[in-house]
Amino acid sequence: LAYFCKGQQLSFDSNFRFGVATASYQVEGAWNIDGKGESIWDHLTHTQSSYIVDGSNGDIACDAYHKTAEDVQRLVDLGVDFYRFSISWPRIFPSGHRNYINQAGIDYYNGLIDELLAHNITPMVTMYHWDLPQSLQEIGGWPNPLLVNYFVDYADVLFSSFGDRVKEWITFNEPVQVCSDAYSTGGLAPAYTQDGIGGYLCSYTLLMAHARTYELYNNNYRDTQNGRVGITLSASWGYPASNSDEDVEAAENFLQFKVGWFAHPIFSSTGDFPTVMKERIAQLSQEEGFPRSRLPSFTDEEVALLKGSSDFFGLNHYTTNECSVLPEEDAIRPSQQADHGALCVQPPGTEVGGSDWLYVVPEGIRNLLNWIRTEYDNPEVMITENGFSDRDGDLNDCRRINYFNEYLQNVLEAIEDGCNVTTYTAWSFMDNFEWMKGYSEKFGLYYVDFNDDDRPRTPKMSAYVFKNIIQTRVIDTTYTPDGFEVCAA
Ligand code: GBH
Repeated sequence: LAYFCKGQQLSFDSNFRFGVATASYQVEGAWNIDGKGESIWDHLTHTQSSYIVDGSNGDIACDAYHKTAEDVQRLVDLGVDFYRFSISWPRIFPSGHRNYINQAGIDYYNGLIDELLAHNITPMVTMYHWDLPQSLQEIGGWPNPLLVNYFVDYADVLFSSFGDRVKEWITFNEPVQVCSDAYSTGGLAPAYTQDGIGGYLCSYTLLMAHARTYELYNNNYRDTQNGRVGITLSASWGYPASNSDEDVEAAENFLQFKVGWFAHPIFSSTGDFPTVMKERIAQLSQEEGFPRSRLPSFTDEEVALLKGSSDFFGLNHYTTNECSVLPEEDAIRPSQQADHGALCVQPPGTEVGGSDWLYVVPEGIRNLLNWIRTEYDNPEVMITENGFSDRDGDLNDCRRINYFNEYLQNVLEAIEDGCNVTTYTAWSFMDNFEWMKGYSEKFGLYYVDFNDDDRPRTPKMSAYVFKNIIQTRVIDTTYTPDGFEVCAA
């Protein structure tokens, strides 16, 4: 078990690991430095800046590319066990392809990895956190199944270049966002809106790229490198608005279509997409006049390859929705929402963060962890992101502290329930480029001054609180670090 009792208080076992996370495009900057190629985020922000609320981009971002040593020192100050960061594919393959490997890109990540290890911090590496080489978007991006091979080419170079020192790999960050937001609803680059089609095509490619990468590691690297390879899924909790059969079904469909979509093929005992997803999409596709289901299907061999293809369940969790059945007349056809048939909204009376979708519902993480436990036979869950946004960037960030305290308390309770949670990662190490929200929404434990060319970082009160949790292994809601005001109860 990953906890023990100190008096009446639950606490984290000494083996439980804490870390913080970032992603390449959100923090690195150096968008065209040292031979890096263009990514879909460079392309979108430079050619259609109106998509970004403040018209900004990640050209410089936190300039983390030039601040390896000082940032690693901050991680040491925080006392984290590991640092989760992502590698920029176009920094390694500027053309998108393996014809040319950019040595300066390899050198940059070698420098970061070696600096972390020199300070006893474990690198946890995400291979893909949304910055696809633009050249690969120009041949269709993730809906094009040829990208399976191109991704495996890239993963192979990462394993062979860094796998002697990197032992924790995450193939993809948040497939639902990579597929739905990018190709169905347009909320992320390249901002395409083929709802009900693009996202599903993408999911076939992404899942096969993941499974082939896992297979590659097993065949060529696992024996010598001894690491672990997994995937990170985003999952909100969804509960029914009433106990009517319809609402209960809507909430369950929401979970199956948003979590099960990528979890069922990998983590369930039967494999493949969830049955409810296959049935509903086939049915609606037929009604809409499509000659076949809009959801691609796997061969038996592909189902088998996908099943069990992850050494852990990486979980990004932020929020909870209340779900009811989507009224037929409100359904846009075709769309992913019509396919799952759920209308999921802000739970009544809940606090909203600096992001309009981020409702604070601490018990949601406990409910979700228990759902994962029963649905997928209690896999090891590594929480790879959890965090709270504001807009003011206040250093006395009491709302963020309250969020971490309450969510972590619920993680402890989930562990007590029997959930196999081993790892917790705060999003984010520092304020950064928040995709379509630019610099307007801040998730950092460190404040970053984006008006200063040096991009100085300042620890917020939450950084000290997080450090205290790591040190003491308990949640102390009364803890106030030196130099900060006590948070109102
Ligand atoms: C993560 O995604 C990302 O991995 C990270 O890069 C990012 O900085 C961080 O979260 C903060 O956003 O209800 O239709 O308005 C979070 C994924 C994004 C999923 C918002 C739910 C709600 C969209 N979440 N989304 S909507």
